[in-house]
Parts: sequence; C-alpha cells; structure tokens
Amino acid sequence: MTDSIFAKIIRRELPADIVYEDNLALAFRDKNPQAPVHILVIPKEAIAKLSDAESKDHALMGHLLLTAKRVAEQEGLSEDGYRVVINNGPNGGQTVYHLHLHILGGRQMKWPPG
Ligand code: IU
Repeated sequence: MTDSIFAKIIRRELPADIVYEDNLALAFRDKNPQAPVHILVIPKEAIAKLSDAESKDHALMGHLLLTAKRVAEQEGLSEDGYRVVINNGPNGGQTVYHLHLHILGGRQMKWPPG
C-alpha cells in the first residue's frame, strides 16, 4: 500500500486535531466536517480499505468499532445517538485509501445516505 495522508498524520508529519490514541488506533477531527461532530477513527496499521481486511485483522476491526463507541461517548454523543460510516472503494465514496470509520453526530442524520 502506498503511503497515505493518514499515515503522515499517524507519524505527526501533518497536523491534525487528535482526540484519542492508543497502540492500535488514532482518532482525529475531520478537516471538512459534515456534522457538528465529525471524527475519523483509523488503525495505525496501513489497511487501505475494509475489503482488504482479513481474518487475522478481526481483533483490530473490533477494536476500531469499540474505539468509535468510546470516542462518541467522550464527545457526549451517546444519549442522542450518532452514525458510524465506512466508505469502501469508488462506489462507496472512499477518497482516502487508509481504512477509516467516520463518527458523525450533533445533528439528525437522514436515511438513505447520498
Ligand atoms: P472518505 O470516506 O475516504 O471519503 O473520507 C475521507 C475523509 O477524510 C473526508 O471526510 C475528508 O474530509 C477527510 N480528510 C481529513 O480529515 N484530512 C485530510 O487531510 C484529508 C481528508 I486529504
């Protein structure tokens, strides 16, 4: 996988508003927020997209979801709710090829998404 902008954020070569970090994951505010709270949760391991994840990654995948829950709690979103989204590949609308979970909250979400 080629180096992505998110790999540079992990290495602190690019600035980001980081809200959570552990040995496996990093969470930072989206630079172009689509909701009052818009945070990205990423693995430190360079997995390009969800469809590249393998069985060996199952614990990491679970960790990323639980990290999204933890960060949402930290942001005060638990009571009113929030949305977690993974865009996968071109038709999924993915633009950055380093796996990321979007946490969107602070407003009413609509369904279906565009
Ligand atoms: P997508 O799921 O790949 O479409 O989402 C990529 C997101 O990464 C998108 O919401 C961008 O605003 C966001 N982002 C960012 O937060 N910082 C950056 O330097 C770049 C993209 I490039």
